[in-house]
Parts: sequence; structure tokens; C-alpha cells
Amino acid sequence: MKMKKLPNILLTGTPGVGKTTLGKELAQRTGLTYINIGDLAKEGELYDGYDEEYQCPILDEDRVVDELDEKMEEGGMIVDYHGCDLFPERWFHIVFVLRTDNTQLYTRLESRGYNGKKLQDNVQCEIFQTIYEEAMEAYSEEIVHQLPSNTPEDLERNLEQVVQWTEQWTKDHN
Ligand code: DAT
Repeated sequence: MKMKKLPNILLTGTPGVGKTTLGKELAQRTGLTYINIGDLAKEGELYDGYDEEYQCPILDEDRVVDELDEKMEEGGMIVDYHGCDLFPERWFHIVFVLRTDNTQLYTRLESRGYNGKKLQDNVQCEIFQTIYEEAMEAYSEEIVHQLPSNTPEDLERNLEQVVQWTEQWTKDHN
């Protein structure tokens, strides 16, 4: 019996925009598998050195890609990461870049315990739409979509939209 084809979805954007919140709920509603790259790296210690400036380990991108490649080939994955140009383009059928207003993001990151340069740099990353531009360069522009992620209403609207897209994609490919 042939397995049902399911899409791979990338959720990306500056830390704090709501990728994890959306991704986990999306997995519940669609039955797709949620993968948090930060958690995966931590579990497998997929690191290559330590960044003194930001006080965090540096991701070993090659090992992350190797670790996931087989699963991604099977399909049905929701990947959550605050970067997007480390993954093979062929992995994803759609890319969502979540966007949050600066003041809102500042508050969220502050309550996460970010301060000083780390807080400033992340808010600036959002102001300069760094991840959106990274996504537009790394993937075909037609598959890159921005999602506003400021309020619970935004979250619900995004959920409904992505669930609907997933159902349509699955219908079209089976
Ligand atoms: P990320 O995974 O992008 O770092 P998160 O899912 O952990 O972000 O969310 C960061 C915080 O913001 C968390 O406290 C939940 C809250 N949040 C997420 N999406 C939201 C939304 N649409 N409206 C209001 N708050 C939201």
C-alpha cells in the first residue's frame, strides 16, 4: 500500500513571534509531526562550538540536516526554527514567516528573560525583516508567506488558514 503524501511546512521568524505556539497547535489539528530545531539540537547535542557574544551554543547545521533528511523525505513535518537558509530548499512545500510588532515582541522577549544586546538585536532582526528576506532568497517566492502574529485572533486565523492549506494540498497530491 502506498503511503499518503503529506506536505512539509516551515515556520520561521525572529525568536518570540509565536512559531512554537502555532506549530504545536497546528500539529494537533492536522496530525502532522512538529519538530523544534532548537530542541532537536539540544537532545542530540548537534552543536559546533559556543557563541560567547550571545551566550548560546552554535548549531551544527550539517548534522541537523543529516539527522532530519529521511523524515523530511517521508513528508508530514512542521519545522520550527528562527532561521531558514540552512535547510535544503527541496524539503518544504510552503514557508510561513511569522511577524510581530516591535513593541509587542520586545515585551515577549523581555518576559522570556532576554536583555541587553540579545534583546536589542532580536527586536532589530524583526524591524529589518531579516528572516523574511532570508526566506525570500532561500525559497521560491511563491511559497513564502508572511503571517501577522500579534494577538490571539491572529493565532486563530493563522491556524485556520494553514489547516485549510494543508487539507487542500493533501487532496491535490493523493
Ligand atoms: P517562538 O517559538 O517564535 O519563539 P513562542 O511560540 O514561544 O514564539 O511565543 C512567544 C510568546 O508569545 C509566548 O508567550 C506565547 C506568545 N504568543 C505567541 N503567539 C501569540 C499571538 N498570536 N498572540 C499573542 N501572544 C502570542
